[in-house]
Amino acid sequence: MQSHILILATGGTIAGRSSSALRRDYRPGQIGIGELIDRVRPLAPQAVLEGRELAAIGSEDITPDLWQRIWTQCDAAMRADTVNGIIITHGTDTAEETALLLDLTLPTAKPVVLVGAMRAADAVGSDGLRNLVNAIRVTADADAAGRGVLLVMGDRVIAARDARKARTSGTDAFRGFPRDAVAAVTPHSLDWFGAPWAARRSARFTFPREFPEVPILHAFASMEPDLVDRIVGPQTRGVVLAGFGEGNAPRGVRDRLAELARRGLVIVRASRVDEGIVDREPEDDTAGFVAARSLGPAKARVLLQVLLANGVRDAVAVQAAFDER
Ligand code: DAS
Repeated sequence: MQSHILILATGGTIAGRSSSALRRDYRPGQIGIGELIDRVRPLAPQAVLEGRELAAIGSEDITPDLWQRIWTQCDAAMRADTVNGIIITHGTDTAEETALLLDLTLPTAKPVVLVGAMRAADAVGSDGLRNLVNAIRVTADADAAGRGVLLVMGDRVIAARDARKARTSGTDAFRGFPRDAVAAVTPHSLDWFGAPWAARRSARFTFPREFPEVPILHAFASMEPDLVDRIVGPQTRGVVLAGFGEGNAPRGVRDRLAELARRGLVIVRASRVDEGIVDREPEDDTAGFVAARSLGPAKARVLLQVLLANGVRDAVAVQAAFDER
C-alpha cells in the first residue's frame, strides 16, 4: 500500500540552480516542488507525493514566521487521516535548528523528515535527488514513526536532537552527537540501528507564539567581561555561552553571567568545541547556571527559547529538560 507523503518546500540548495557547473554562484530555492516531485516520482513508487511550496529561501534567512508556517502545516498533517508522513525540504545551514524546534513541538505519531542538499540540483555530482529519494524511503517506512523529527542527508538518518552540520562542504556534511546515525539509507535499502524511542509521544512543548531573545556569547581568548553587557538588552531572557572546552569562560565573564542569573535570566553553558558533553559543575549550583549537556550552542538556544516560551525558567526545571534525551 502506498504511503501518502506531504512535502513542504522551503528552498535551500536542494532546489538550487547554478548558472554554471564550474562556478559557485548558485541560487537556492530556484526549482519548484512540482518539478522536484516530477524528477523523483519514478524513483519512489512506494509513495504518493503531494507538494506544497512554503518558501524559496536560503535557510540562512529563516524566520520565526516561516517556522510558524512550517509547524502549522505539520500540526494539521499530523491530524489528517489522508497523510502518512511529512517531508520538509530545507537548506542545510539551519536545518538542525528547525529540526529540533519541530522535534520539541510536534507529536511523534507520524514521521517528519528534513532533507536538503550540499550541491545545487544542476551541479556536477548533485546529491539532492538521492537525498530526496532516501527521505521518501525513510518517511514511507512503517518503522519511521515514534522517532521524532529525523534528518536525512548523505545516506544517513540522524535524529533531530543529535543532528548538526559538521562540515562546510561535501555530501557527508552532517553528523550526529551523541548518537551518530540512527539508520543507513540508500535508494534501495533502509537499515534501522534500533527501535523507535519516542513511540506515541505527544508534543513535549507548545510551539512558541513569540521567540524570547536569547543571544549566544561565543568565547574567545582574552575576551573581556563587558562584552556580556553589550549583548544583553532589556528584552533578553537568557544567554547561551559557547564556552571554551567544557563550557568555560574567563572568571570575569562568569561573574557577569552569574549576575545576570541573579537578575532572573537563564544562563546555559554550552561549548564552542564541535563535539562533547558539557556536564554540570559545582559552580553551577551557586551561580544558577544550566549545563547544555549534549547540545551545541545553536540547539541549546532553540531548546532554551522553547522552554522560556512555555514558562519554564527555573534553573532546576531547565536543567531537567537539557538532561532529557
Ligand atoms: N543555501 C544554504 C541553505 O539554504 C545551504 C544549503 O541549502 O545547503 O541553507
